[in-house]
Amino acid sequence: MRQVGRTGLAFQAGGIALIAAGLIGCDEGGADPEPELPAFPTFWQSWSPASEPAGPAALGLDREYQRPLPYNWYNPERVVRRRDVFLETRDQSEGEEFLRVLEFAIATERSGDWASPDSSGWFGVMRQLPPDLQDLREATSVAIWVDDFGASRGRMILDLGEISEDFYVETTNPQKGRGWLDTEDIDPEDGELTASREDFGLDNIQAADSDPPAPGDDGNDDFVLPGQEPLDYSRINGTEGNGLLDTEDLDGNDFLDQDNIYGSYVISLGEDPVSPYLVKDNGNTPGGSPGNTWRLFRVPLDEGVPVGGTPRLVGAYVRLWFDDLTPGPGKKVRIADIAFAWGQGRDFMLLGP
Ligand SMILES: [Ca+2]
Ligand SMILES: [Ca+2]
Ligand SMILES: [Ca+2]
Ligand SMILES: [Ca+2]
Repeated sequence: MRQVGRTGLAFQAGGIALIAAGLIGCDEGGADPEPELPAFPTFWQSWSPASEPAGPAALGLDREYQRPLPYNWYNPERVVRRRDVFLETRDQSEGEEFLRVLEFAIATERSGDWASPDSSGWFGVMRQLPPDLQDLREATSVAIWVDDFGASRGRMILDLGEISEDFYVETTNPQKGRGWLDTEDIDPEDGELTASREDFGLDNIQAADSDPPAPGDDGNDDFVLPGQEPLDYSRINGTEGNGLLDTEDLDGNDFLDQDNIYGSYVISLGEDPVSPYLVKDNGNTPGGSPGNTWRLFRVPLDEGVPVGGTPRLVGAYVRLWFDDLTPGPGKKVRIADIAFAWGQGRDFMLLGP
């Protein structure tokens, strides 16, 4: 299967090093690391925006034709130490190491923003699972380390299976957007980025962001790395000028896959009642502290809520999204790790620290 687009690039700019470097390990005590297993980083550029979730409707989670909040995802630099998440880390210098986490923030609305009046309170990211996770039929559970900054509100949803690739749906061009395969790979169509002719964003129009936008340009797709403090991540997910071949064709089959046949793992982040999937709460664990709001949830894979049928867990896509978190702009939630387990204590890191 051809892999296109979002492979990990290394950026070094503005004093910020954003380096793709996965690590292997185990997510909680007991199991030894599995060093032969491949890495899968929490690198922000390895994720695409989420398509609109089709359900589970029975849980009030049908978000079709509902646009996400204006959000960003990125790796904040040097803010989370390994021992903040993995309390059992004994080696002091190892515990002091910074972890790379995937953080989500709601943008402050700006001129020409992609906020739309039909926004509902969701946002998320998705991708095709990497080659080493193409077959999840024998996996038993998925565990996620999450920090919601103590808000304890809303839901975190992990979808696994066939998931629509159609995430770029808002545009004024009638030949693009919802129902169309949008890609930068057009000149030539060869699976490679020809930066001078293609790195213009999914609108395929080269123009600096402006309000009103230049003809045909979305007016909000410029890529800008955060510069000096305070770091501004609000344009880090821009597709124009980011040096990547952006495309909706996440599996590289030259086709916009729009099927939704997946299992949904819905995890309440609220505390009344506490989720049955909560395994660890670092604010309420020996070695933790009340200000430590990292929590570990683990969900058996056979407890997925089916959407559109019974999913085949082969060649699956994964979508991680959030619904009904605290309103307003700012940092909302961050993820340190997502790991699948095969049998007893053999965890495979999907998202390495
Ligand atoms: Ca599209
Ligand atoms: Ca553009
Ligand atoms: Ca691009
Ligand atoms: Ca495709």
